[in-house]
This record gives sequence, C-alpha cells and structure tokens, in this order.
Amino acid sequence: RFSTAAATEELIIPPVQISHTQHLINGQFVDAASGKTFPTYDPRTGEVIAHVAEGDAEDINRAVAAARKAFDEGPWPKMSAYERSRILLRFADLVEKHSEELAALETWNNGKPYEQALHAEIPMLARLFHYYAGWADKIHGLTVPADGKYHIQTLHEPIGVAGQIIPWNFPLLMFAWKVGPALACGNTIVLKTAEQTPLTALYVAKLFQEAGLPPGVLNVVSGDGPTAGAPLASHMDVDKVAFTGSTDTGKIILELAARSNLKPVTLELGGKSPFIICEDADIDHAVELAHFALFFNQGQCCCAGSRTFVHERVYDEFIEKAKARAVKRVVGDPFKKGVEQGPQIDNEQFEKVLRYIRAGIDSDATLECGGGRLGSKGYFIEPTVFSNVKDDMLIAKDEIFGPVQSILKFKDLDEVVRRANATRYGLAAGVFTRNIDTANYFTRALRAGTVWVNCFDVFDAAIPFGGYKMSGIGREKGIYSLNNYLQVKAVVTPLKNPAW
Ligand code: TXE
Repeated sequence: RFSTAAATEELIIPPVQISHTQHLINGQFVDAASGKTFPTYDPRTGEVIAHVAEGDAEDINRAVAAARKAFDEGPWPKMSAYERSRILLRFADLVEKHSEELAALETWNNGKPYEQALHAEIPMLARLFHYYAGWADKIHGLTVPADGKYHIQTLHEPIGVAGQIIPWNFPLLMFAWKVGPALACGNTIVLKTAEQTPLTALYVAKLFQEAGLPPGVLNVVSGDGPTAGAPLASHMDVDKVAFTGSTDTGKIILELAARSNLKPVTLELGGKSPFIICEDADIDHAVELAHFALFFNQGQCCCAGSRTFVHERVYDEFIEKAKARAVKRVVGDPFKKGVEQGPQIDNEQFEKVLRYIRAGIDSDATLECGGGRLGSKGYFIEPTVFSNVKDDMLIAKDEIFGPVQSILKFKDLDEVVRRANATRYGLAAGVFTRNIDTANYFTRALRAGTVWVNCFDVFDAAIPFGGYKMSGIGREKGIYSLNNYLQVKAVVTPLKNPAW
C-alpha cells in the first residue's frame, strides 16, 4: 500500500483558463489551415480539457514563411543586441508574474506535481531567459592573426530560421532550452510542441508578444510528429533543427534534415543513466538521491538514474532502505499539497511502463514493491523497485520512462565502469563516494554528457547538457548552446597601408 497520508485533501488549483488553443503564426493566433483540432487531456482522469488546432504541412509552411520574413526583413536579427536582451528580460519578468497560472496549466496538461512546477520549473524557466538575456549583447567574433597582409575577422551571425521540436515531459523547460539561446543569437523560430502538451507553450508565446517580441519571430504550431514535426524537419527554408525526444525519432529527424537541405541538427535523446553507490558512500543520502534520480517527474526524465548500481557490501542495507523510501512515496492528485508523484502522461506511456514492469516480473529480478496501477482512473502507477537486476534484462537495457527503479549489484570499480558504459546511451551518470580519487576515476571513465558526484539532477541555465553516443548530438544550455544557433563568417580584407 502506498502512502497518501502526507497529501492533504486540499486542492491548490489557482484559477487558470485555457485562453490559447490556436497556432501562433506571424503574431496572430490562428486556426489550423485544415480547420482541424485535436483533443488534449488531463492525465489525472483521461478527460478532454481542450481542443487544439491540429497543424500539418500547410501550417508549417505558413509558420516558416512568417519566420523567414521576420528573419530576412527584420527587425529582429538586425535589432540592437541590447534591445533583444531587454525583450528577453521583460519576458522572464512576465513569467514570474504569471507563475501560478503557468504552473497550474503545466500540471493540468502534464500531471506533474503543482508544487514542483511552481517552485522548481517555472523559476528555472524565468532564470533561463534572464541568463540568455545576458548573452544577447555578448556574442561577438574575433580578430585573427594570419599569414600575409590581411585584416581578418570573424562575424558570429544568427543561423536563420530554427525549427524546434519538443517533448511532453518538461513542456516549459524544453521550450526554454530551445527558444532562449535561439532568440539571444537573433534567430527566428518555428516551434512544434508535443501533441500531449500543447497548452503552456501557447500561453508563454502570448507573454512574448506582451514583452514586445516582433511578429513572426516566434511561431508555435501544435500537432503530431509525422504530420507537423516531419514537415518542419524537412523544410527547405528552415536553417537548423533542434529536437528533444526518443532516440528512434531523433534518427528520423537527422534523416529528414539530410535528405532536405542538410540543415545542422542538435538532438537530445533517451538515456539509461547509471547511478553508482560505492561502499564508502553516505548510504541514507545515496538512498534518498537514488530515489529522487529515478522517481522525479514520474520517472519521465531523459537523464533518470535508471540503473542503480550498489556495491555488494552495502547492497542489502540499500535495498531495504530504497524499498522503504519507495513505499513512502506520496502518489496522488498532483494538485494536492505534499504529493510527490502524479500520473504518467498518457495511456500509451502508462501501458508501456506496465509492460516493462511485467517484463521485470517475468525475468529473475525480485519485485521489492509496487508493480501495478494505482486507482482506477487516470494514469497512476505504483512506485516500483526491482532488486537482483542483471545487465541483460530488458528493464536494465531499455528506457522505461516511468517510476520503476532497477537495482544491480557490483564488486569493484573497473567492473562497474565497464558495465555502466555498456549501453548505447550516454546522457548522464551519478556517483556516490567519499573518496576523491574514486570520484575522479569515475568522472573520467564514464562516457556520459553529465556526471553528478554525490548529487543528481542539478540543473542550471549555465551548465551544458547533452549526450554521448545515442543520447544525442550537441549540448544545450550554457555557453555551449550558442554555437548551435550561430554561423561563423570569416571576413578577409587586404591591408593596403604601406606601413604594414
Ligand atoms: O517520443 P517522440 P514519444 C522517450 C521515452 C518515451 C519514448 C516515446 O522513452 O517513452 O521516447 O515517447 C515529435 N517527425 N522520450 O513517443 O515520438 C513528437 O510529436 C518529427 C525521451 O512521446 O520522440 C514530439 O513533439 N517529429 C525524451 C517529439 O517528437 C516527430 C522525451 C517527441 O516525441 C516525429 C520524450 C516525426 N516522425 C520521450 N515523430 C527525452 N529525451 O527527454 C514524433 N515527433
């Protein structure tokens, strides 16, 4: 039985209205060209909460034409960088002002705990735009010494029209990671939201208008992957595509980009991140963070610590404590105070997670707790812990993307490094040890884009994020993301002055 005791009965839904369901194209909220709409749901109940314009290739064409015009004719890319920075700052301030409505809408459409959305994700959204506002007027090229009598400089120019395709697990943060650097560098954008979560991006697109963003600079189209995402990735007038989602879809995006106009592609894809607990670790801390690393956001994190490797000397103690912690996890209506876990995003993901749980039960892994759905409506799943998991089991190899912790045993450091790296993914890793030499060994030996030592899921606008291997191409956030949205132009001018 799972605890609901810590959740109050009090619902904390601030008043929020669904005010925007149409596409935003060229500064106007408009219906789909086809006139079609699709339903969007409340994952707590599976009930429809709104009907949203359903984009297809024609809507993408219109949005790209608007973004192209806004790029080619300006004023955005030619505006003073300081003015661009001020618009980003005004937007961030508006996010803070509307944080309760935004958090409520995010929870309503996604199912994540309202308190998590309000206290973590919305502040990070605002912070990210404050951060990139700071970059807008600090992007510049170099003067380059070279052989011969030439003055050589590099201009760092915006790349043009950026196509951006985002997933449903962090709808607003994924919006921020994509839109922040693209706008700071002076690009224009067509963004396609995930079909499960179209609402909050439309809300913040409206806030961008209030902040003074010129029409056509940011266009937002709702719709499905194959019908709206694919035409964006393969559009001849789109200069760059950025994608976050599954590895399988990432391959399609890369192929579409290659077959159309060879636009550069950045991909942030799936993971199967190891979380390694050494025998000298602070076990209680490690249990709590391993729990957080996996169960945070209903387990729907690309960097979830989904392979928990525990040293054999502390293994039994760890299992007992990990199980006790999972059983105490508060699952329920995400609008209730104290709730740690809401529903999975939709029926498809819910069924996928339950299939993996069944695969775990059918293998020789030991089901310590959980293993089923919770309640009879909505997409709630019991926090589930498996011990005795072996490397070749499906639950140790595939990205489950749900509240299912897999615990594996290890003996020595070389062995665990080899096993941790034996995956097609390489997004993140966590290491728990009090020995600095052990920590340094892991941070160099693990093939992952982020290694957290004695912590996990520490995110900041300035910290780059991205994957090795099949977890992706490129880095988002921080200074590294700027290169994704810039072209470098070398300008060479002969020096005629005889003194030279
Ligand atoms: O992903 P998709 P789904 C993983 C996670 C999850 C699995 C499937 O394991 O269970 O992927 O989730 C758009 N052309 N992640 O099906 O399909 C789609 O509309 C262009 C990890 O939701 O990759 C949405 O906007 N676009 C992940 C986006 O791609 C297409 C986050 C993501 O959907 C398209 C989400 C196409 N042919 C899922 N097909 C992470 N890295 O955080 C789909 N899309």
